[in-house]
This record gives sequence, C-alpha cells and structure tokens, in this order.
Amino acid sequence: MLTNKFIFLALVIASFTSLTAQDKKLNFFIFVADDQYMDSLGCYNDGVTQTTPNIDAFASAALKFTNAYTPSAMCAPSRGALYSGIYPLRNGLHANHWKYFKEVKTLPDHFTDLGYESILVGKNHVKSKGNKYYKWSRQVANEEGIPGDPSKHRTFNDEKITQLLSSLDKPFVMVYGSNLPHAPYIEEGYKGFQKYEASNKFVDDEFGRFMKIFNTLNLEENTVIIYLSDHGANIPWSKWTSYNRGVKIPVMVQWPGMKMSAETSALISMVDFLPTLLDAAGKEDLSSFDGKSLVNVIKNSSPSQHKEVFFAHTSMNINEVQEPYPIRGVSDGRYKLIQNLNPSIKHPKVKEFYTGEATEWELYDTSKDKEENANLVNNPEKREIFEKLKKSLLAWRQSQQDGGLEAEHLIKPRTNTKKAEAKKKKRKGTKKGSSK
Ligand SMILES: [Ca+2]
Repeated sequence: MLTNKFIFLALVIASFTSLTAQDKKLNFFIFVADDQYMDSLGCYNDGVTQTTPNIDAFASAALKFTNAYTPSAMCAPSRGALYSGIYPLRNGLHANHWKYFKEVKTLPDHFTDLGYESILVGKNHVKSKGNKYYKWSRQVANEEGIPGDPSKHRTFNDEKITQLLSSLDKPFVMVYGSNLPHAPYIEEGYKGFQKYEASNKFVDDEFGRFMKIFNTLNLEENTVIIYLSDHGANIPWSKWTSYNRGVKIPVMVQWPGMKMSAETSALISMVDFLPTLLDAAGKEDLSSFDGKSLVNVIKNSSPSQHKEVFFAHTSMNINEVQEPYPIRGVSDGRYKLIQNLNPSIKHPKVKEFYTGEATEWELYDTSKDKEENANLVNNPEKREIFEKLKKSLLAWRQSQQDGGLEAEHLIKPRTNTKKAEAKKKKRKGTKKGSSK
C-alpha cells in the first residue's frame, strides 16, 4: 500500500515537473554587433584575437556556424532580413535607410501573436513608417557611457535591462543592437586597444554584461541566445560589397538544455533566424518566409535546407551616392557568383579599391581563394558551375521580382541631412555676418 502511494506520488511529481517544463515557453535573445567582420573574433581566428574573450567563451559552449551569410553588407537591409525572414528585394528594405513594403509582417508582430513581449534595445535602423507590422512592444534607447565622444555612440543601461526583464510576466524575444564596432571608433587606448580593436573590445564587454544579467536573473536555462554581426566592417572588400569579408557573418547559438561545443558548416542566411525562433516558439506555418527553420540543424545536426543563399545590394540611398551600382549574388557555400548590373561605372562607395576593369560576372572558389581575387568566370573548367549558379541566381531574381538597374534608377539619391543642415546653417551665419 505504502509502495503504491509512493509510486502514485512519484508519478504526480514527475508529470507536474514535465508539465511545467513544457509550459515554460522559451525566451529568445539576439545580440547584433554592428559592422563586425568575422575574422576579428578570436573564436573565428584561431583564438589569436585578444579583444573578444567573452564572445569566445560563449562560442566555446555554443554551436558555431562557419557558413552564415547576410544578403546585404549594409545595416538596414541586413536587419530588414533578420526581422522579416524575407530577402531585401521582396521585403522592400533593399536600400539603406529604406523601409519595408507595407504588408510585410515582422518579428515583433509575429511574436505578439504568440503572446510574447518583443523588446528592442539600442540600435534600430529600420523605419516603421507605413508598416503597422513593425512595432516592438518595448523599445529601450541606449544611453551615454562609452569612453571617448559620447555623442557618437551609446550603450545600454544594465540596471534598466535587469529591472525590465525581472518585471515581465510573459516570455520575451529581445534584440540588442550594439552601435559598435561601427565607425567612428571609440576612444583610443580603451583597455589597451586602438581604433577598431578598442571598439571590438567594447562590444565584447557589452556581451559580457548581458550574460551577467541573464545569469543573475537565472534566465540562461530557458533562453535561446544568438550572437551575430549584421555584416563586415568598413575595410577593403567588406561592407558595401558581396565579398565574403562583407557578407559572411559570425553566428553562434546556445540552446537551453543542450550541451553545445561544436561547429557546423551548414549553409545559412540571415533570413533563417526569424523562422527558427518562430518554429521554436510553436508557430506551425513558416511557408511565407524565404528563410528556413534551423531548429533541426541546431538540435539534430541535420543538414541545411538551403543549397544556395543569395545576395542583393544597391548603392542608392547611401549618403551622397548619385548612381546605382546594383550587385546580385549567390553562394553554394564554396563557389560564389556575383552579377554587377552596372559594370560601366565603378562601385561609387568603394571605388578606391577597384583597380581593374569591372565586369558583369565574377566567379570565385571561396574554399581556395578566400580573398576572392581570381575571377574564374572565363575558366573553361568552371563553365558548368558558372552556368548552374547563373541559372539559380536569375531564377531567384525573378522570384524576388527584382527590377534590376532600371528600378534602382527610380530611387532618389540621398543627401546627408546632418551635413546639409550644417552647410545651410553655415551659409545663414555667413549671410548674417556679411550684412553687419
Ligand atoms: Ca552595420
């Protein structure tokens, strides 16, 4: 009798425990570094970088992706893809400082439907104008606290974030948009580092501060944590281009309840993160996204669902650029095919790096040619791979309703409003002065 009672009690406790574990919904946190290129992290560079100890420690207990790409090496289109799960040409946020098409649903809206708080801390860079589906339930602006010139960059307030997270009565999805290591770089000499490295160290400190908050609040056991960068840095062949130093991004994931200390070469894209998080949160229909859920890649080491990932870039709506230089591209993880739609001009943003003649097509074997120097497009041995990738790219462009060069001519050039205002003020001041 006693034994039966004991068994019954044990069963009740067991079912209660499993129920609470199931009922407790996962939280999600994405840390987004700004303009951080992959090789500047120790964990992607044989550990030689001294600036990123917190991120490296996280990576050593995470699943590290070595074949992750953003579709565009620019702030707004990259974030636009992250928050929509849709490539920039199809979500509308193709040009920098641009906005979504009005019917595109985004991360905060999807998660509100699932009963979550959606929190954006720090950098936004995505306009909500004209789109009612881009509305975070909480937005926390960064504050001063960066050494050097505090007017240029800001950081989060640890106490405010701690209070906010401990006050929630719903599960949450939180994104932190750091302002660094984006130029202008922070005070030289920060913890012994200079320029980019000093800024990179600051990002690492920020990440460490978030991990401390999660640890203090005991949130780690129930929170999926993703570390990534929006794209590469403002260095040659990186930001503004579709070369790997620009579009290949560091991505590390820690998943609760899983021991992870591994890396995967699964081919993934920025558009995959939203469907992944929604899949884990219980959304069933993920068919509207260009991205694919990574839950099985992460939890079961399944292969990637992509054979290829794609790139789309425009120089229009970048400050002071007058002419469109559209780039489209595709990578199968090894071969990269780039199509320049206006090769008659040099890339207006990075023309100082271009020495030779621009061509419409560029083909690289990125497994052997990491710098993407040797264009294989006229190599007869690579003819088959060229034709295959070209076919995929053209089919993808069609599926994205890409208007190409003609459509980009319709985007009005953007003037730097801050600079223009300063000039205007100066002109007014001069007039005033001269009338005296
Ligand atoms: Ca950026």
